[in-house]
Amino acid sequence: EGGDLDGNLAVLESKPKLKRPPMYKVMLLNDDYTPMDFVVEILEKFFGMNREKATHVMLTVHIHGKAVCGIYTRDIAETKAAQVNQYSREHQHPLLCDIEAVE
Ligand code: TYC
Repeated sequence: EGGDLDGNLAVLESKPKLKRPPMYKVMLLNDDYTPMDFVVEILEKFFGMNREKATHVMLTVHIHGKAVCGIYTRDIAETKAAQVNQYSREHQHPLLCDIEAVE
């Protein structure tokens, strides 16, 4: 107990050494079956996009296979992806979201 002398001194000096949290991209993945309108609805509902932005992101996924929906801290990113996947399952669509660390 208390072996880390430098660590303890750092605490005593209490330098405000603040680090930004690691950030995670929420990625939307393409598939052959989910209707385009449903994807647009998802992007509006869970990512606060307007119709024009949601349509653009949906088409980017459709053409390139995936796209970033948003960038969040880990807990928020995991929650968004889980909400999208649950909502898609509930509506019998295979749409998938996942997260990846920002480099
Ligand atoms: N490729 C789908 C279609 O042609 C549309 C689609 C877009 C599906 C984006 C998933 O994340 C997605 N109906």
